[in-house]
Amino acid sequence: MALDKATIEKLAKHCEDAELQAYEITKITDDYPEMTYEDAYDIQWTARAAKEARGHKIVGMKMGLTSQAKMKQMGVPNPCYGYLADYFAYGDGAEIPYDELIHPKVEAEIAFVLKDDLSGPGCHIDDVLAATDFVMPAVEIIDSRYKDFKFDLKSVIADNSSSSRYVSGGMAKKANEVDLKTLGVVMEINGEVVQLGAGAAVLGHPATAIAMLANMMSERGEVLKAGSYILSGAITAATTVNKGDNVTVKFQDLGTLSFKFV
Ligand code: 0L1
Ligand code: MG
Repeated sequence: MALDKATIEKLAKHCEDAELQAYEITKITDDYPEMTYEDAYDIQWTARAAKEARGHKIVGMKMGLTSQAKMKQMGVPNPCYGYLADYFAYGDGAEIPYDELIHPKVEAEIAFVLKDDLSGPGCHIDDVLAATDFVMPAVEIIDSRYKDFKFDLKSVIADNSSSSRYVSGGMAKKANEVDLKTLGVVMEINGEVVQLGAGAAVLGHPATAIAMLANMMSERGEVLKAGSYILSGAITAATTVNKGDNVTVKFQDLGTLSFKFV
């Protein structure tokens, strides 16, 4: 670790203030180039604890940067994770206030809901499938607090991996009732097809991302609890949205979800 506790707390507040008040900041490593990955996750976990202390519930987790294409696009070497707070959650048909966000983008994802705890190290795709209660369609709305969505991996981890809102809908199914690898997704914005994808875009199989999450969390002695809702990573490329946009995503065998930015 390179940063002391006071600096971790200051930076957690710095990132969380930008999230809550929807303004851009410069990436943390510009001012703290010595920051380590452990520091970055400490900042994320400190902001998370601050939300819980104010009465928010942490309802789940997300995996980010789970495709080779996205890692390359963003110039980062590995996936990352973040947490989902209760006020991030929306349902099918939602109207999402755009002005609470900075420069949001949308990504089609598969959400996993666990019926059993899942822990690493050594967590494997089969452990994930056995511990999953059901899977369902989701759209993650990412909103990096960094200017122009420009960051490095440590800075993005400190910023809760750009987590901001998510929408769930469509049909919930048992993980063995759908082929998550070949599952096709079509995203439309204002009636125009903007993205296509298949589940294998997520590390070859979305459950692989959940196993990786359990293994990464075990490095901090943390476990994915039964009941957790987990976004497994983007099937489609992150797509910029504007105020007034209608977003509809069709998931093969899992139905459709729609929402609007107002
Ligand atoms: O894949 C994602 O959910 C995004 C993770 C953070 C990087 C970004 O903001 O693009
Ligand atoms: Mg995502």
